[in-house]
Amino acid sequence: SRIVNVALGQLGPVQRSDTRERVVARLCEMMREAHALGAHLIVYPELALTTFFPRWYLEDEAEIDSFFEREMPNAATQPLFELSRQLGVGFYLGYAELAEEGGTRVRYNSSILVDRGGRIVGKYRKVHLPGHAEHEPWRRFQHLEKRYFTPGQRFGVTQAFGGTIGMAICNDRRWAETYRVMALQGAEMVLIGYNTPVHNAPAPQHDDLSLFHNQLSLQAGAYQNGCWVAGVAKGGLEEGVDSIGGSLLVAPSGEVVTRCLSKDDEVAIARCDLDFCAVYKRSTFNFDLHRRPEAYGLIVAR
Ligand code: ING
Repeated sequence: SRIVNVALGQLGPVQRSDTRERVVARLCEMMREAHALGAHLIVYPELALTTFFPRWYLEDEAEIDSFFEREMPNAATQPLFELSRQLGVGFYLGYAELAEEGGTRVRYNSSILVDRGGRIVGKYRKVHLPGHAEHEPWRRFQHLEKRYFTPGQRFGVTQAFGGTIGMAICNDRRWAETYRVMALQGAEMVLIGYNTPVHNAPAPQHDDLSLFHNQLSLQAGAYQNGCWVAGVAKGGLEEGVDSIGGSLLVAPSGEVVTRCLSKDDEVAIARCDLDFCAVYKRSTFNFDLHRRPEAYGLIVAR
């Protein structure tokens, strides 16, 4: 058996005035608690270092850039990397990345996987950017991810924690393709952070189902690909916008094995045996035996 003790590191709200240093202190506090519980890895949310700024229509480039990290680690996040190395606890962290590509600046909604030695071993850039690109004043609040970020181009996997680990971010978890592309690369555990407002402006009738749709998406992804899935929220009332909590960890069976109960900073932990994936990948979801790619062409059609 290849056991990974995985902790959910759910964040409560991060207000605009909360500094990165203050947030990192909260993340460190949860890492210490997770370590005390025997964790090897702690999973943090999407855009964990700042408030969810895509809720605002911002025009000043410098103001937009103020929410982004130019390098990782950096002064604000170094304490988290230090603690990771010191305690032997790896982590998954979402943040806004300002990259330089051939002399031009590109903004991504990114995440990194850090091993138990505090070393970055994987990096991902969010593929499915939800929301809209132009100011839509009819909304109670904006969701301008298509304005502020460039989409990532691929779902990769990383050999870490004794197995094959996949990375995804927020809206990615609602799309079946996300999990399948990584499962086809052997993913045994997929790590996902999210910021999900309760109110979905284009379809307010779904608001009461926001926690259900979160859990449904994570359970489906896990079961249909024979892999573990961790989904971790930044929730609660942020700058007047209420977001769901509902962080949970799903086994390859589709069963929820642990969850957070609050909408605040909260640690939950589970013992994940990566070998448990095999019984699903070898039978029901034996891709080589049962998949019919010749029938799936439309999936990659535009
Ligand atoms: N947030 C939301 C998410 O996919 C959303 C956006 C909410 C889409 C509700 C559809 C319905 O969880 C992010 N950051 O992707």
